[in-house]
Amino acid sequence: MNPAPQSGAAPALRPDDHPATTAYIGLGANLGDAAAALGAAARAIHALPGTRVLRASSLYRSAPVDATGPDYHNAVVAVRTALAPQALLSALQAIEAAAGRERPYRNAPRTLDLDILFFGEQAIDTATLTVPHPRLRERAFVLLPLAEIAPRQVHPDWLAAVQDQRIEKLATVWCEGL
Ligand code: A4P
Ligand code: MG
Repeated sequence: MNPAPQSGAAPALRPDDHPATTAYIGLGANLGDAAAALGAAARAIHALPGTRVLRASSLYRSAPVDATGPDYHNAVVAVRTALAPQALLSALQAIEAAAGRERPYRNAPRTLDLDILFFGEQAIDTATLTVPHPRLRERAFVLLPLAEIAPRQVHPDWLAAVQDQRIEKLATVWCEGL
């Protein structure tokens, strides 16, 4: 039996809500203990209704792109989810809020950012959700971790185009417990 939906939480899932889909989520943070925030976020995603993390990339440190502030920590996870795209977005925004995410201005430093990169094969363009993520091809901090866990999602030309962006793969274990 499903628990009753709670205000602000992801809606409870009914088995026939949505067919399960493989989606890719980009994680980023450059305030506070970013590695810990990304690990906590991955575990929170794994605990969402009808959702499991299938694979997680390494942790990367990257220079801010189109932004200022400290270096970012970034990673990408593959999930299998029965949530619909908008429900997944709402759930990710709740996880961001729980991590203390504030939005003082565009591309401001953040405690946690969760972006839907791909949602199956779907192309979505609504006021609140654009998938595939419109800037993913321009960003090494998305493409390198994505290529690690889903090489077929990343064209070699895209990687070549971002090779000047500073990014480093870290040995840090960041999402133990999944
Ligand atoms: N939204 C639309 N499509 C999506 C999607 N596919 N996934 C809407 C998630 N959200 C999506 O997002 C603003 C609005 O985008 C949301 O309300 C949602 O309805 P936000 O998280 O409030 O703000 P944001 O993340 O600053 O915006 P955006 O446009 O996602 O920023 P970017 O382009 O992702 O850039 N440099 C490094 N090295 N590493 C980073 O992680 N991140 C950014 C953010 C800039 N530079 C960076 C990094
Ligand atoms: Mg975002």
